Amino acid sequence: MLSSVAARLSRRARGLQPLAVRAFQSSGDKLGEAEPVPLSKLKDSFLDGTSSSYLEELEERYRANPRSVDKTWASFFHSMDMGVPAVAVAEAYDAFERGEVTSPLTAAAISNQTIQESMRLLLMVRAFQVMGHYASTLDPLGIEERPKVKELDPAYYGFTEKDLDREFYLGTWNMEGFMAEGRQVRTLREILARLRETYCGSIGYEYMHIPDSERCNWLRARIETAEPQVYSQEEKLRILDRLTWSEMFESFLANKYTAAKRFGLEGCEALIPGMKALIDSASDRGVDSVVIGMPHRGRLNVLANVMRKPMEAVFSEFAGRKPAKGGEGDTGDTYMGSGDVKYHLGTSYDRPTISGKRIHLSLLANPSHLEAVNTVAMGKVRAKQYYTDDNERIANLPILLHGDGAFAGQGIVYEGLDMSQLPEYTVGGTVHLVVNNQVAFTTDPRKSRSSPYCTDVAKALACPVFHVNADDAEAVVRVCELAAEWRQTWHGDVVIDLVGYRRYGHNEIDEPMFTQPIMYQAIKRHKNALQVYQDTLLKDGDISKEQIRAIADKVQQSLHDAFEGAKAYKPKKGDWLSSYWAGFMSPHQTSRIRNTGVPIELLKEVGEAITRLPEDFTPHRQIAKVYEARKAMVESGQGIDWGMAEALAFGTLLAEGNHVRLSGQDVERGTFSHRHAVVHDQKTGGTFTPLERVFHGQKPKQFTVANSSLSEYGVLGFELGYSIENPNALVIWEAQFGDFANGAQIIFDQFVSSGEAKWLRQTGLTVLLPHGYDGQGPEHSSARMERFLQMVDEDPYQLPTIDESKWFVGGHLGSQIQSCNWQVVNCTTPANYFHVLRRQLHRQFRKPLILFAPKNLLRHPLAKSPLAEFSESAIDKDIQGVRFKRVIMDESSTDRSFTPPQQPDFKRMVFCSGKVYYELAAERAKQGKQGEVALIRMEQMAPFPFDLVMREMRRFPNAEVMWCQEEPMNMGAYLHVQPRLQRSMEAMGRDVPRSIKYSGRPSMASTATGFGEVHAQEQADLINKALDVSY
Ligand SMILES: Cc1ncc(C[n+]2csc(CCOP(=O)(O)OP(=O)(O)O)c2C)c(N)n1
Ligand SMILES: [Mg+2]
Repeated sequence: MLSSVAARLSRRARGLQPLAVRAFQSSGDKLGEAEPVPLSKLKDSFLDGTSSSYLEELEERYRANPRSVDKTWASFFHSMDMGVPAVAVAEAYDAFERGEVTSPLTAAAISNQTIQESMRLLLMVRAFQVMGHYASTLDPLGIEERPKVKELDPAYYGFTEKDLDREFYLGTWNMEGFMAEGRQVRTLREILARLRETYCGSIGYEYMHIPDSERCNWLRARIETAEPQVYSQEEKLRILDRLTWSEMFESFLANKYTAAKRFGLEGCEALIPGMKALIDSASDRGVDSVVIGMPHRGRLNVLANVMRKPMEAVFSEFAGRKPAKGGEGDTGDTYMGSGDVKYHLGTSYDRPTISGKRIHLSLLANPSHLEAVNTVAMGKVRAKQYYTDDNERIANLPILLHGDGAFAGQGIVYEGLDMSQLPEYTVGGTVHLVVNNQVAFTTDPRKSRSSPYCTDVAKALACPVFHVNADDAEAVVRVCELAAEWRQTWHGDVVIDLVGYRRYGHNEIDEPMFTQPIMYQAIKRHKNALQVYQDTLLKDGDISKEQIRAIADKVQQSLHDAFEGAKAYKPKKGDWLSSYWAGFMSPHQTSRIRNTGVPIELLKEVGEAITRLPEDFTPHRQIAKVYEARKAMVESGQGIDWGMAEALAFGTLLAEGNHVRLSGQDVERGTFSHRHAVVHDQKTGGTFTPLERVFHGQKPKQFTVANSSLSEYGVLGFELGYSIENPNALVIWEAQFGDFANGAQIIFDQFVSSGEAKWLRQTGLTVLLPHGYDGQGPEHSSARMERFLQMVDEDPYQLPTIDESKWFVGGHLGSQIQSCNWQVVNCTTPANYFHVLRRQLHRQFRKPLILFAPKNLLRHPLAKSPLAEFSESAIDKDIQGVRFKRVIMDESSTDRSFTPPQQPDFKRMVFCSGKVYYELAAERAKQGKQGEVALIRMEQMAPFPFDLVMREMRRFPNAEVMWCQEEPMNMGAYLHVQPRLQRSMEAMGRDVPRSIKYSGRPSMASTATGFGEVHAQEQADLINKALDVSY
């Protein structure tokens, strides 16, 4: 027989550690072998006075007849007899007395918990935290087969049925949630129930991959609440109301427009109450502006029920009506663009929230290309944060919606996530909502991703992921609220995976049974989410049938009224002007051409400021020289090179109060080591950016230059989004080499070239694409100029109106440049580069600029400009002030007037563009053909400078027209300029050749040869041919 209870309790008097700590020590505790000490002698509080004699008496009774004492006491003595350490029993009794446990039995049972058991229990809890989501009930249809997770079975840890009613203590000192210190002890049964309820219910939490324990703990505290969280009746009514709107909106559309595609939300209707809760919750935590990017699925529902786009407008668009004259907001301007389908349109709205605040919501227009809008939305938010000084990134929130197929499949998702924490790209966290209908068009998840969840890519960036069953509206609302709280607390991305189904086909006229028969049989039997929620509320007695009906009647009536109202609804004209854009012109409101020259004093001042390095700064020796040389350029007014011209353009724009942002791979130094916008201290490693200090009081980040992640698609999209927010910014994306721009082709095609036409959104985004044939091989020569030219929406055969009377005063071309979709420019002089950059902001409209950037001209001895060419004062008699030159005349010509004096001796006029000019000029000088062959540089290729080309034709009446380029015939500008040159010749009354004479590389599959020798020969041939007038 073991020593008596009294004996073992005596150890209590010797001062022992608290049970919780001791439970994790394997100290070879010999507590059970203590000396017997009479109870009456113990001084311990537990045993003084009446309690000790009471215990003695109880023990005596128990020994005589175990049934004679209360069964808790019986277990208490029994556990002592079974070898529970005395100190544990003493602790247990103390805990009982302090009211922490309901009976001494509880504590005694816990103390019976061995170290082994504690460990196993902890492992089990951990397993639920890490893998519980694999057993969560996410699929509303219940047909998804997921492998059983053995780690979630208590038997895996050696627990048996018998253990279920034993009580355990789980607390640890540094852990939130179930294992938090001071948590109530519970039976294993209760612990398991709470674990299953928490981790394997309608929500599957994935967060244990987050390496930061503070963040993990923060989430754990909110996930592992002691008791399940419940919503109040008022909150439940609100969820019901929102779900009703969501469901009835779709069914109303389905009834009224049976044959129309709308990419309905049915099967994921809880998205609407979820998004609204997310926005309410974000607003309560400081958000006042939300930018939403989303695909087709559920877009109309979001527009109507989240964005509050008038339902009349939605219905009217369904009828396919286009904005009409006399419509709301019509100013007589017919700026309408080519339009887009209803499920791609954007809108913005100020929405009141339930707590009485207002929040600005804007939904970006987007193309069909899934996920392409992601970084555009992020860029727009980043810009908003800059303009509103939201430096903590609290007030402006991006929400991105995704489809399950697209989120897993499109690489841009990762590109955006990778940008999410970069210093100049972070937006302080994006909330991602995946509308996971478990199918992508006709493709099952098994064939569209290689990992268990469509959201797995987000785990690479340590984002928490909350999977939720879309049939459980309250759970959806809960995770949406948690996501908002996470974003506002940790400023990181978070993902909600809303797992539902798709009630109909990919669109409503598609037959899903062809490809997903089993799923669609289940769907046919399945109640919709609104019915499911109504049933739950009724069953729990939370809400009456009458209340449910009242909500449904109200919604039905509103939909009906809006439908009737839509018949007379006059769609608004394009609401393209946001506040920052007030005063900007549509293509139908002609904007004057302005000069872009700068007063010489300002140039000098800026030039001084941007070449000054701090005294205690140690630049690299070569960089010091670069800066000294730049300083000398401004002081002498001579030899401004490319890098300095650019810096002067930036500096003067900044001095005029504009924002300048340059982003791309390695742009801080410049791929070709020509920029050095950021200088590195060779001793401290610190950096200095002179353009950040052009003038006193310059706003932080007013000049931003940022090396980007190695992404083209993501970063170009981001800068595009940035540029559409506010027109008073020069936003530039630079490709490392122009070739790489095709990694961002979707952004060029779907947004930059066509965004204004589709969505009436202007942008002055400037894209620098290094281009030029230097013999570096196929991948570093061509920026694929032909593609950008091919996308110009100009009619090659249509001459613009040319008003001779306005030749020098501006506006002689009417709105030619305003009505084209983008500008394609290839400068050959630093001054022209300076002006074209400044022109982007010095006009009353915005137009994307595709700018082919040079490589060898960066250091070419002749590619230099005098400071005078940057100035506002005219340096020749024919031009009022200095501005960008779309065409640079032959060096023999000086007269810029409409009808210049003729130069009849010239036999050939060679039109060319880019650095080939310098090679032509050098060879021409060598051959002494300056009076025979005119070299005319086309600096702007689109819109085509018909007016200036025709002037040159007037000047050289006897010269034949030739085009010379370095690129192969099927590339470069040849095929673009040919019909335009022909049209110009026709207009001049010249004979029009079947094809324009050509000197350049022959058509090729690859952009350039990989052999240096071949390159040199090709280059010499094309130069010689251009100068050989006998050819
Ligand atoms: C980049 C891109 N590739 C292909 C398509 C064609 N497409 C349209 S919807 C769709 C399926 C999308 O599936 P998912 O992302 O799951 O969205 P769901 O339609 O199921 O909501 C596809 C492949 C597209 N729109 N965009
Ligand atoms: Mg899908």
